[in-house]
Amino acid sequence: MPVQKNKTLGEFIIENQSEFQYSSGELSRLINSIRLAAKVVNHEVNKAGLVDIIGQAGEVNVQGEDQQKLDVFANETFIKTLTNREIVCGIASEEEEDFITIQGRNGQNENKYVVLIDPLDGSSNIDVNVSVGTIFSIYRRVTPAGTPVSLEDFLQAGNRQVAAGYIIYGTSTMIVYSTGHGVNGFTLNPALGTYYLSHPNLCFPEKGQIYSVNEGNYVHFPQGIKDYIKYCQKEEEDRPYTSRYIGSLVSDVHRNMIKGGIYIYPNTARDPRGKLRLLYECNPMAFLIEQAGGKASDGYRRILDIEPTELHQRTPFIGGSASMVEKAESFMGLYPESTP
Ligand code: P6P
Repeated sequence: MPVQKNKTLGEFIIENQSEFQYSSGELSRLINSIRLAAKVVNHEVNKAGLVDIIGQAGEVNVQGEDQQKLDVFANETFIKTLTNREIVCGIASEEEEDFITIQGRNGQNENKYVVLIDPLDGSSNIDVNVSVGTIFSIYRRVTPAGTPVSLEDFLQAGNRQVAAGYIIYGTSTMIVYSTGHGVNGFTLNPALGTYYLSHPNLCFPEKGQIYSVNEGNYVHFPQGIKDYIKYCQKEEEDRPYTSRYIGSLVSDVHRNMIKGGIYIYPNTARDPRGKLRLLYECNPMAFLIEQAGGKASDGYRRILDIEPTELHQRTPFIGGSASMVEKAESFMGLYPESTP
């Protein structure tokens, strides 16, 4: 059925309500609350250069990284919005050491979803005016409704996600998300404060000619990744490919989803288990990539099949056009997996 562009995000959610299994409208309200929080964060991101909101917040987050003020603002905005609208029973965030339990008014919480977020990914790009993003991942809780949420509600494999998406604060602001029925992108019209369906049914081109990796770490890469990068650079067939690396996962994956390409963040000597976080970066991006016809692995196994053991655990990540990921995996498969 042809998708009518210029539909608003709100209309789209209502029209596709039936796709949300077992949902009594909660998931729709959850996506709507993320939409609202994204508008608030977008407003601040867009004026970051004008006020002294950029720069260090003076604190260090659980990852040991200097917190930018916008990191703090984005984290607080998403947590406050999700809490106030009593839509979820728990939230985990890159900026929070432990998960947050959301108590309902009566001390109970009948809500059935938990959300995991990276509130402002790529935040080191903020003060140089490069696009950044918010990443979100949604699960149905596994512990009984009404009881306090527990760690096992968050430590679920990515193949159990009910929805995932990102907001990209770039030359325009977009929400790109999936509830398991394909990927759709909505662009914000800042004059109206309304998101419009601008990229219906996003699909990864099966082949691409862009590879995205921080080649500054080349000497520390596993041999299979080194071999794949040399393959990308070789003058033969459809190569050499183009190297494009923004240093913002959301931006690199978004561009590759539209143009075709592969994003790689392997394990290195500095990050023996990789740098990216499984639960709130790799799982949601892998969900979207697969929903758009691409592939996402750690070089040896599907990202969405990894059983998490820690809230902030890291993983190597290779995601993008299926044929490119398969080629990279073929090089990785020539060598035994290096245990961290
Ligand atoms: P590096 C941002 O910190 C991030 O998590 C991703 O958004 C980005 O792709 C990557 O790390 C950049 O890391 O080590 O290349 O600067």
